[in-house]
Amino acid sequence: MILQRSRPPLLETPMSVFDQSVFTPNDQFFVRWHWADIPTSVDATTFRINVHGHVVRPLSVSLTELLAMPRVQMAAVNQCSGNSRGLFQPRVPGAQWAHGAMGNAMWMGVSLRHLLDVAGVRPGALAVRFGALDQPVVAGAPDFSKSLALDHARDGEVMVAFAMNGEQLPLLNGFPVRLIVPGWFSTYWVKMLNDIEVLDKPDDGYWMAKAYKIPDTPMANVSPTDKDYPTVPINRMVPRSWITSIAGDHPVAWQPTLPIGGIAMGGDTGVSRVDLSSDGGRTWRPAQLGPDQGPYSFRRFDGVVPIRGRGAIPLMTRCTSTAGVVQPMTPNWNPGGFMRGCVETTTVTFG
Ligand SMILES: Nc1nc2c(c(=O)[nH]1)N[C@H]1C(S)=C(S)[C@@H](COP(=O)(O)O)O[C@H]1N2
Ligand SMILES: [Mo]
Repeated sequence: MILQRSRPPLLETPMSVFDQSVFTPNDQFFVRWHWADIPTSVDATTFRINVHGHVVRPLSVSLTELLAMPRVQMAAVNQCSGNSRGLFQPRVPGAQWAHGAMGNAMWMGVSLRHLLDVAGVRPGALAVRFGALDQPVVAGAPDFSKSLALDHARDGEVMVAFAMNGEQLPLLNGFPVRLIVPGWFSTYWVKMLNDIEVLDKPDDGYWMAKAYKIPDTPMANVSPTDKDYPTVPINRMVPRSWITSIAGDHPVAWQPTLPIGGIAMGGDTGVSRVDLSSDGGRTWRPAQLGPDQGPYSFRRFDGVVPIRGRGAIPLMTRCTSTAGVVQPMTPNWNPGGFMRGCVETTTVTFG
Protein backbone atom coordinates (compact mmCIF):
# COMPACT_ATOMS: atom_id res chain seq x y z
CA MET A 1 0.00 0.00 0.00
CA ILE A 2 1.02 3.61 -0.53
CA LEU A 3 1.00 5.36 2.86
CA GLN A 4 -0.67 8.77 2.49
CA ARG A 5 -1.07 9.48 6.20
CA SER A 6 -0.69 7.34 9.31
CA ARG A 7 -3.06 9.02 11.76
CA PRO A 8 -5.85 8.72 10.81
CA PRO A 9 -4.85 5.92 8.43
CA LEU A 10 -4.96 6.81 4.73
CA LEU A 11 -3.69 3.98 2.54
CA GLU A 12 -3.72 3.96 -1.25
CA THR A 13 -3.88 0.90 -3.52
CA PRO A 14 -1.04 0.65 -6.09
CA MET A 15 -2.37 0.54 -9.70
CA SER A 16 -0.68 -2.84 -10.34
CA VAL A 17 -3.24 -4.43 -7.96
CA PHE A 18 -6.06 -3.49 -10.36
CA ASP A 19 -4.33 -5.42 -13.16
CA GLN A 20 -4.78 -8.73 -11.30
CA SER A 21 -8.58 -8.81 -11.00
CA VAL A 22 -11.61 -6.52 -11.20
CA PHE A 23 -12.12 -7.39 -7.51
CA THR A 24 -9.71 -5.65 -5.15
CA PRO A 25 -8.36 -7.96 -2.42
CA ASN A 26 -9.44 -6.94 1.08
CA ASP A 27 -5.86 -6.62 2.34
CA GLN A 28 -5.00 -4.27 -0.55
CA PHE A 29 -8.18 -2.19 -0.43
CA PHE A 30 -7.64 1.54 0.13
CA VAL A 31 -8.35 3.01 3.57
CA ARG A 32 -9.59 6.45 4.52
CA TRP A 33 -10.84 7.83 7.85
CA HIS A 34 -11.48 11.45 8.81
CA TRP A 35 -10.82 11.28 12.55
CA ALA A 36 -7.91 9.52 14.22
CA ASP A 37 -10.09 8.15 17.03
CA ILE A 38 -11.14 4.89 15.39
CA PRO A 39 -11.85 1.77 17.46
CA THR A 40 -9.03 -0.79 17.17
CA SER A 41 -11.43 -3.58 18.08
CA VAL A 42 -15.20 -4.04 18.06
CA ASP A 43 -17.02 -6.57 20.28
CA ALA A 44 -19.21 -8.48 17.84
CA THR A 45 -21.42 -9.84 20.65
CA THR A 46 -22.45 -6.48 22.15
CA PHE A 47 -22.46 -4.49 18.88
CA ARG A 48 -25.89 -3.10 17.96
CA ILE A 49 -27.25 -1.02 15.08
CA ASN A 50 -29.86 1.41 16.36
CA VAL A 51 -32.64 2.36 13.96
CA HIS A 52 -34.57 5.29 15.40
CA GLY A 53 -36.02 8.74 14.78
CA HIS A 54 -39.14 9.13 12.65
CA VAL A 55 -40.09 5.42 12.81
CA VAL A 56 -42.95 3.38 14.29
CA ARG A 57 -40.75 0.79 16.10
CA PRO A 58 -37.18 1.81 17.04
CA LEU A 59 -34.82 -1.17 16.63
CA SER A 60 -31.63 -2.33 18.28
CA VAL A 61 -30.27 -4.97 15.90
CA SER A 62 -27.52 -7.39 16.95
CA LEU A 63 -25.17 -8.99 14.41
CA THR A 64 -26.88 -12.34 14.98
CA GLU A 65 -30.23 -10.76 14.10
CA LEU A 66 -28.76 -8.99 11.07
CA LEU A 67 -27.22 -12.22 9.78
CA ALA A 68 -30.64 -13.91 10.01
CA MET A 69 -32.31 -11.32 7.74
CA PRO A 70 -32.77 -11.77 3.95
CA ARG A 71 -29.47 -11.17 2.16
CA VAL A 72 -28.51 -9.29 -0.97
CA GLN A 73 -25.23 -9.30 -2.87
CA MET A 74 -23.72 -6.86 -5.33
CA ALA A 75 -20.38 -5.90 -6.90
CA ALA A 76 -19.74 -2.18 -6.44
CA VAL A 77 -16.87 0.29 -6.73
CA ASN A 78 -16.05 2.26 -3.59
CA GLN A 79 -14.31 5.45 -4.78
CA CYS A 80 -13.27 8.41 -2.64
CA SER A 81 -14.61 11.77 -3.84
CA GLY A 82 -11.01 12.99 -3.84
CA ASN A 83 -9.58 10.09 -5.83
CA SER A 84 -6.87 11.47 -8.19
CA ARG A 85 -6.85 14.83 -6.33
CA GLY A 86 -3.04 14.87 -6.56
CA LEU A 87 -3.39 15.49 -10.31
CA PHE A 88 -5.38 18.71 -9.94
CA GLN A 89 -3.76 21.77 -11.55
CA PRO A 90 -3.52 24.19 -9.85
CA ARG A 91 -3.03 21.99 -6.81
CA VAL A 92 -5.67 21.89 -4.08
CA PRO A 93 -5.40 21.01 -0.37
CA GLY A 94 -6.37 17.54 0.89
CA ALA A 95 -4.89 14.06 0.57
CA GLN A 96 -2.79 13.99 -2.61
CA TRP A 97 -4.17 10.70 -3.89
CA ALA A 98 -3.15 9.31 -7.27
CA HIS A 99 -5.78 6.95 -8.75
CA GLY A 100 -5.71 4.32 -5.98
CA ALA A 101 -8.34 5.75 -3.57
CA MET A 102 -10.81 3.25 -5.00
CA GLY A 103 -11.57 -0.45 -5.00
CA ASN A 104 -14.20 -2.89 -6.15
CA ALA A 105 -15.65 -5.67 -3.99
CA MET A 106 -18.49 -8.16 -3.90
CA TRP A 107 -20.56 -6.89 -0.99
CA MET A 108 -23.10 -8.94 0.92
CA GLY A 109 -25.55 -7.71 3.49
CA VAL A 110 -29.11 -6.67 4.20
CA SER A 111 -30.97 -4.15 2.08
CA LEU A 112 -31.42 -0.88 3.98
CA ARG A 113 -35.00 -0.88 2.75
CA HIS A 114 -35.62 -4.12 4.67
CA LEU A 115 -34.34 -2.61 7.95
CA LEU A 116 -36.40 0.54 7.40
CA ASP A 117 -39.49 -1.54 6.64
CA VAL A 118 -39.05 -3.53 9.85
CA ALA A 119 -38.79 -0.27 11.81
CA GLY A 120 -41.68 1.29 9.87
CA VAL A 121 -40.93 4.72 8.45
CA ARG A 122 -43.53 7.27 9.60
CA PRO A 123 -45.26 9.64 7.15
CA GLY A 124 -43.37 12.91 6.81
CA ALA A 125 -39.91 11.31 6.84
CA LEU A 126 -37.44 13.05 4.48
CA ALA A 127 -33.97 11.60 4.93
CA VAL A 128 -31.96 8.92 6.70
CA ARG A 129 -28.77 9.78 8.62
CA PHE A 130 -25.96 7.29 9.25
CA GLY A 131 -23.62 7.47 12.24
CA ALA A 132 -20.65 5.33 13.24
CA LEU A 133 -18.35 4.23 16.06
CA ASP A 134 -15.41 6.55 15.24
CA GLN A 135 -15.18 9.78 17.20
CA PRO A 136 -13.77 13.26 16.63
CA VAL A 137 -10.43 13.84 18.32
CA VAL A 138 -11.28 17.18 19.92
CA ALA A 139 -14.41 18.27 21.77
CA GLY A 140 -16.86 20.18 19.61
CA ALA A 141 -15.53 18.82 16.29
CA PRO A 142 -18.31 17.29 14.16
CA ASP A 143 -18.82 13.53 14.55
CA PHE A 144 -18.76 11.87 11.11
CA SER A 145 -22.24 11.21 9.74
CA LYS A 146 -23.87 11.31 6.31
CA SER A 147 -27.43 11.14 5.07
CA LEU A 148 -29.41 10.08 2.02
CA ALA A 149 -32.83 11.24 0.84
CA LEU A 150 -35.52 8.78 1.98
CA ASP A 151 -36.34 7.55 -1.55
CA HIS A 152 -32.67 6.83 -2.19
CA ALA A 153 -32.29 5.05 1.17
CA ARG A 154 -35.33 2.92 0.23
CA ASP A 155 -34.29 2.11 -3.37
CA GLY A 156 -33.50 -1.52 -2.48
CA GLU A 157 -29.86 -1.22 -3.63
CA VAL A 158 -28.40 0.67 -0.67
CA MET A 159 -27.05 -2.07 1.58
CA VAL A 160 -25.94 -2.60 5.17
CA ALA A 161 -23.00 -4.89 4.33
CA PHE A 162 -21.35 -7.40 6.63
CA ALA A 163 -19.21 -9.20 4.03
CA MET A 164 -16.64 -8.03 1.48
CA ASN A 165 -15.35 -10.47 -1.14
CA GLY A 166 -16.74 -13.37 0.88
CA GLU A 167 -15.06 -12.44 4.17
CA GLN A 168 -15.96 -10.29 7.14
CA LEU A 169 -14.99 -6.63 6.64
CA PRO A 170 -11.45 -5.71 7.67
CA LEU A 171 -11.53 -3.40 10.71
CA LEU A 172 -10.01 -0.58 8.64
CA ASN A 173 -12.80 -0.93 6.07
CA GLY A 174 -15.55 -0.74 8.67
CA PHE A 175 -15.96 -4.00 10.61
CA PRO A 176 -18.53 -5.20 11.49
CA VAL A 177 -20.92 -3.41 9.06
CA ARG A 178 -20.82 -0.53 6.61
CA LEU A 179 -23.20 1.18 4.25
CA ILE A 180 -22.88 0.47 0.48
CA VAL A 181 -24.32 3.18 -1.76
CA PRO A 182 -23.90 1.79 -5.31
CA GLY A 183 -22.88 4.37 -7.89
CA TRP A 184 -22.29 7.11 -5.30
CA PHE A 185 -18.97 8.36 -3.93
CA SER A 186 -17.68 6.61 -0.83
CA THR A 187 -18.16 9.55 1.52
CA TYR A 188 -21.68 8.06 1.92
CA TRP A 189 -20.36 4.54 2.55
CA VAL A 190 -20.35 4.95 6.33
CA LYS A 191 -18.07 2.41 8.04
CA MET A 192 -18.60 0.87 11.51
CA LEU A 193 -22.23 1.86 11.01
CA ASN A 194 -24.13 1.69 14.31
CA ASP A 195 -26.77 4.42 14.00
CA ILE A 196 -29.56 4.83 11.43
CA GLU A 197 -31.79 7.80 12.13
CA VAL A 198 -34.88 8.64 10.09
CA LEU A 199 -35.23 12.43 9.86
CA ASP A 200 -38.34 14.51 9.22
CA LYS A 201 -36.21 17.50 8.22
CA PRO A 202 -33.11 17.90 6.02
CA ASP A 203 -29.73 17.01 7.57
CA ASP A 204 -28.03 20.36 8.28
CA GLY A 205 -24.99 18.75 9.94
CA TYR A 206 -21.41 19.69 8.98
CA TRP A 207 -20.72 16.63 6.79
CA MET A 208 -23.77 17.26 4.56
CA ALA A 209 -24.19 21.04 4.69
CA LYS A 210 -20.53 22.15 4.64
CA ALA A 211 -18.16 19.34 3.65
CA TYR A 212 -18.20 17.41 0.36
CA LYS A 213 -20.03 20.14 -1.55
CA ILE A 214 -19.32 20.44 -5.27
CA PRO A 215 -20.07 23.22 -7.76
CA ASP A 216 -23.50 22.66 -9.29
CA THR A 217 -22.01 22.64 -12.81
CA PRO A 218 -21.34 19.88 -15.38
CA MET A 219 -18.53 17.62 -14.03
CA ALA A 220 -18.41 19.91 -10.94
CA ASN A 221 -16.11 22.10 -13.02
CA VAL A 222 -15.23 25.72 -12.19
CA SER A 223 -12.22 27.89 -12.91
CA PRO A 224 -9.84 28.76 -10.03
CA THR A 225 -10.98 32.40 -10.23
CA ASP A 226 -14.73 31.63 -10.02
CA LYS A 227 -16.49 32.69 -6.81
CA ASP A 228 -20.04 32.48 -5.43
CA TYR A 229 -21.30 29.61 -7.57
CA PRO A 230 -24.09 27.36 -6.24
CA THR A 231 -23.00 24.09 -4.66
CA VAL A 232 -24.68 20.72 -3.97
CA PRO A 233 -23.65 17.69 -1.89
CA ILE A 234 -21.43 15.39 -3.97
CA ASN A 235 -23.44 12.46 -5.30
CA ARG A 236 -23.16 10.14 -8.34
CA MET A 237 -19.89 8.95 -9.80
CA VAL A 238 -18.92 9.48 -13.44
CA PRO A 239 -17.33 7.13 -16.00
CA ARG A 240 -13.60 6.51 -15.62
CA SER A 241 -10.96 4.16 -17.03
CA TRP A 242 -7.31 3.40 -16.39
CA ILE A 243 -4.54 1.43 -18.05
CA THR A 244 -3.22 -1.08 -15.53
CA SER A 245 -1.05 -3.32 -17.71
CA ILE A 246 1.78 -0.79 -18.09
CA ALA A 247 2.79 2.11 -15.86
CA GLY A 248 5.07 4.16 -18.09
CA ASP A 249 7.64 4.38 -15.31
CA HIS A 250 10.47 2.84 -17.35
CA PRO A 251 11.32 2.73 -21.08
CA VAL A 252 10.41 -0.31 -23.15
CA ALA A 253 11.83 -1.68 -26.40
CA TRP A 254 10.00 -0.46 -29.51
CA GLN A 255 7.46 -2.84 -31.00
CA PRO A 256 4.95 -2.21 -33.81
CA THR A 257 1.93 -2.87 -31.59
CA LEU A 258 1.36 -2.92 -27.85
CA PRO A 259 -1.29 -4.90 -25.98
CA ILE A 260 -2.91 -2.75 -23.27
CA GLY A 261 -5.41 -3.68 -20.61
CA GLY A 262 -7.08 -2.01 -17.71
CA ILE A 263 -10.27 -1.34 -15.79
CA ALA A 264 -13.25 0.90 -16.42
CA MET A 265 -16.34 1.94 -14.49
CA GLY A 266 -19.52 3.57 -15.74
CA GLY A 267 -20.11 5.69 -12.63
CA ASP A 268 -23.71 5.18 -11.57
CA THR A 269 -24.42 2.83 -14.51
CA GLY A 270 -22.57 0.12 -16.41
CA VAL A 271 -19.74 0.33 -18.96
CA SER A 272 -20.95 0.28 -22.55
CA ARG A 273 -17.58 0.62 -24.32
CA VAL A 274 -13.95 1.51 -23.86
CA ASP A 275 -11.84 3.00 -26.67
CA LEU A 276 -8.07 3.14 -26.89
CA SER A 277 -5.76 5.72 -28.46
CA SER A 278 -2.01 5.85 -29.03
CA ASP A 279 -1.92 9.17 -30.89
CA GLY A 280 -3.02 11.70 -28.31
CA GLY A 281 -6.74 11.12 -28.88
CA ARG A 282 -6.86 11.77 -32.64
CA THR A 283 -7.97 8.22 -33.45
CA TRP A 284 -9.64 5.61 -31.26
CA ARG A 285 -10.19 1.88 -31.56
CA PRO A 286 -12.56 -0.20 -29.44
CA ALA A 287 -11.23 -2.46 -26.67
CA GLN A 288 -12.75 -5.82 -25.81
CA LEU A 289 -14.71 -5.85 -22.59
CA GLY A 290 -14.29 -8.60 -19.99
CA PRO A 291 -17.15 -10.27 -18.08
CA ASP A 292 -19.96 -8.01 -16.84
CA GLN A 293 -20.13 -8.17 -13.02
CA GLY A 294 -23.06 -5.75 -12.83
CA PRO A 295 -23.48 -2.02 -13.43
CA TYR A 296 -21.58 -0.81 -10.35
CA SER A 297 -18.49 -3.02 -10.77
CA PHE A 298 -15.15 -2.41 -12.44
CA ARG A 299 -15.02 -3.98 -15.89
CA ARG A 300 -11.83 -5.32 -17.46
CA PHE A 301 -10.86 -4.23 -20.97
CA ASP A 302 -8.10 -5.35 -23.32
CA GLY A 303 -6.91 -4.31 -26.76
CA VAL A 304 -3.93 -3.65 -28.99
CA VAL A 305 -2.70 -0.25 -30.20
CA PRO A 306 -0.18 0.63 -32.93
CA ILE A 307 3.10 2.20 -31.80
CA ARG A 308 3.95 4.43 -34.76
CA GLY A 309 7.31 5.76 -33.65
CA ARG A 310 9.99 5.79 -30.99
CA GLY A 311 10.09 8.20 -28.09
CA ALA A 312 7.31 9.22 -25.69
CA ILE A 313 3.90 7.88 -26.78
CA PRO A 314 0.70 8.93 -24.98
CA LEU A 315 -1.64 5.97 -24.38
CA MET A 316 -5.25 6.81 -23.53
CA THR A 317 -8.46 4.99 -22.63
CA ARG A 318 -11.95 6.43 -22.85
CA CYS A 319 -15.02 4.88 -21.24
CA THR A 320 -18.60 5.38 -22.41
CA SER A 321 -21.22 4.46 -19.81
CA THR A 322 -24.44 2.60 -20.63
CA ALA A 323 -26.15 5.97 -20.06
CA GLY A 324 -24.10 7.32 -22.99
CA VAL A 325 -21.81 9.53 -20.89
CA VAL A 326 -18.32 9.75 -22.42
CA GLN A 327 -15.17 10.69 -20.50
CA PRO A 328 -14.09 14.20 -21.60
CA MET A 329 -10.53 14.98 -22.72
CA THR A 330 -10.15 18.04 -20.47
CA PRO A 331 -9.75 17.68 -16.71
CA ASN A 332 -12.34 19.28 -14.43
CA TRP A 333 -11.26 21.54 -11.55
CA ASN A 334 -12.82 22.57 -8.25
CA PRO A 335 -11.27 23.68 -4.94
CA GLY A 336 -12.14 20.39 -3.19
CA GLY A 337 -10.29 18.28 -5.75
CA PHE A 338 -13.44 16.20 -6.26
CA MET A 339 -14.81 14.08 -9.08
CA ARG A 340 -11.95 13.84 -11.54
CA GLY A 341 -13.26 12.04 -14.60
CA CYS A 342 -11.28 12.99 -17.71
CA VAL A 343 -9.43 10.66 -20.07
CA GLU A 344 -6.15 9.73 -18.35
CA THR A 345 -2.84 9.46 -20.20
CA THR A 346 -0.08 6.94 -19.59
CA THR A 347 3.05 8.08 -21.40
CA VAL A 348 5.36 5.22 -22.36
CA THR A 349 8.82 5.79 -23.81
CA PHE A 350 9.80 3.40 -26.58
CA GLY A 351 13.56 3.12 -27.22
N1 LIG B 1 -17.28 5.88 9.99
C1 LIG B 1 -16.68 6.42 8.93
N2 LIG B 1 -17.05 6.02 7.70
C2 LIG B 1 -16.46 6.54 6.61
C3 LIG B 1 -15.47 7.55 6.72
C4 LIG B 1 -15.11 7.97 8.02
O1 LIG B 1 -14.26 8.84 8.23
N3 LIG B 1 -15.73 7.37 9.10
N4 LIG B 1 -14.92 8.08 5.57
C5 LIG B 1 -15.66 7.92 4.31
C6 LIG B 1 -14.82 8.22 3.15
S1 LIG B 1 -14.60 9.86 2.78
C7 LIG B 1 -14.28 7.25 2.36
S2 LIG B 1 -13.35 7.63 0.99
C8 LIG B 1 -14.55 5.82 2.63
C9 LIG B 1 -13.31 4.96 2.57
O2 LIG B 1 -13.65 3.61 2.67
P1 LIG B 1 -12.52 2.53 2.88
O3 LIG B 1 -11.60 3.00 3.97
O4 LIG B 1 -13.18 1.23 3.18
O5 LIG B 1 -11.78 2.41 1.56
O6 LIG B 1 -15.17 5.61 3.90
C10 LIG B 1 -16.22 6.52 4.17
N5 LIG B 1 -16.86 6.09 5.38
MO1 LIG C 1 -13.38 10.00 0.76
